[in-house]
Amino acid sequence: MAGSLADGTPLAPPPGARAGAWRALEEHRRRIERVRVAELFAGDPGRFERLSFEVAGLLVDLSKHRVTDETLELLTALARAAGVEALRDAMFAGAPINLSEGRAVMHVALRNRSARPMLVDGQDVMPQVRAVLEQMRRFSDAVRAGEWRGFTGERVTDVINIGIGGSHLGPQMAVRALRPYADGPRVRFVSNVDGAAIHDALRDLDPATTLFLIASKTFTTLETMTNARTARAWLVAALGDEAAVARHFVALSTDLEAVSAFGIDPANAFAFWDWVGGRYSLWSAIGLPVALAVGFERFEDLLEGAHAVDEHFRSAPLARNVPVLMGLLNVWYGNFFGAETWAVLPYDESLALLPAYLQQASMESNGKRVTREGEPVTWHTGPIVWGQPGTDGQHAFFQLLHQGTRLVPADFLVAARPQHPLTEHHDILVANFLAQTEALMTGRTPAEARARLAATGAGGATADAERLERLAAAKSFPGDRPTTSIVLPQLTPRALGSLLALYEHAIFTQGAVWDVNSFDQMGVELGKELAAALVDEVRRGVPDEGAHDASTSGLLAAIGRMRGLTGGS
Ligand code: G6Q
Repeated sequence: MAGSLADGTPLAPPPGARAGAWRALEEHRRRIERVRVAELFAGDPGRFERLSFEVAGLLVDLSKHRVTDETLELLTALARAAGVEALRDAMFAGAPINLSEGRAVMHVALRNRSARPMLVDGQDVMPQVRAVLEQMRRFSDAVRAGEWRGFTGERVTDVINIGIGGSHLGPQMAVRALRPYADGPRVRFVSNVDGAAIHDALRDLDPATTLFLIASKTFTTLETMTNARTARAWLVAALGDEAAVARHFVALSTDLEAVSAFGIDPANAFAFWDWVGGRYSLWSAIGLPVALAVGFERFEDLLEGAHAVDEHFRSAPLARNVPVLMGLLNVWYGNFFGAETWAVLPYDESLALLPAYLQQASMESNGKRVTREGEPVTWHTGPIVWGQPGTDGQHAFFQLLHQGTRLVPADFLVAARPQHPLTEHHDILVANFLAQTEALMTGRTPAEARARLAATGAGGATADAERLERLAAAKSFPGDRPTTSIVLPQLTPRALGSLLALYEHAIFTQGAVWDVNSFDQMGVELGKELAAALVDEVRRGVPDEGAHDASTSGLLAAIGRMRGLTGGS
């Protein structure tokens, strides 16, 4: 295994039980790296049936990957050696698998629609989960029906969710995805501490008809608290009475004391718990904006869809466990083919925010460099996640996917049926979805390119053979660029829930194979600490003597001058 990590550590297989399976995969990779996927299809009429799976009504096609049956056997052997099943069972049993923070990881309890108890510290958490769901139902129903009134007696027309990271990306993505179902108040999201965000969001709103959801697990996050204070000042200034806050602010949080210290009536607080990780919290009270936008029943459908996939994940054998296989394929390319990124390409405008959501879900979970026991890894962990909707990407970065030098495994997603009446558009969209994965896999040899140039006469202008060769080289495609195709019958709340749970468990599987703790995010701490210390210096426009490196001090001083805080310009 050649190559090294960013810090120069030479790559080496994980020690212990994983090592044998890892080496077997390295050996296998050498044997199959020249095998063409198109040939695998040609020699195996059952390949599509065998390597495409139906889960919770979604079709997940893995047959265009650079895998044989043996590859999948070796990958599932790695999963077994890594203890994926044991870790999964520990998660469902409420064990504190988030070792660094000593916490259970129980977002699956939030969408547990069975009668099964879910235990954390020996206590069934389902009664409290159901109680908060019931509170969300009553509140969202009341707001949507116009029974919940603002301070001046008017009904709520606009909702602003103020939160960031895990308290923002999930609900924002889901509200966007389910826009065709939106029949409640308008819901907007403010996350960035950049004043432009809240300034723009408030500009055309009427305080008398605006409801703020302050979404923060800890209720201490700088951005969220800053935006929440600005929103409160805006409201109180307009309505002329502090008492208005009680009718216009609700909180979604685990810290009800901090909520009440902020001045929000605990009766207007929706609780969740420390066993819900921020990026896994869409299914908790953090999902309230979704319930307000599309109705509580549809929010429940989202939970149902996720639960169906949870049931599959906890019970299907590894070899047919779709999220496990999806996760293992990322391991396959990241650790055995040197792929550095993973592209998420929804052929669906409504899923425009899915890449950003999965960016957090994956990169915050698996962007780690020490094992669960705190040892530095000697293998690559989480990939760089990126993407945007098709067909736009085709006219931008797909060039590199087809003909670049890097291997970029990509997920393509599409809904069979659209949520709008423009079927002509949808036919074209689906055709492009199919064409791209086909082209990425099949490619076009220089000989085929030459023949096509001859047949179409396109090479006509290129009279001499040398130029024809050059053109054929430019117009050839290597192929064997791996893709997963995911087809949803339609982008319903239920299908969305299933899709997101599939990804959550695929990310879980990868973290288990890489032996990292997928449930903390210590990597965001250092920057936060330094920012807190810097605010005062920025205010003054002068760096503290000896506090920073010369670049940071120089930049700070220059910004101070540009802002007119200090002399010079
Ligand atoms: C997610 C992270 C992080 C978190 C935000 C917001 O898993 O923990 O993105 O969600 O930092 O935190 P609060 O909800 O506590 O404001």
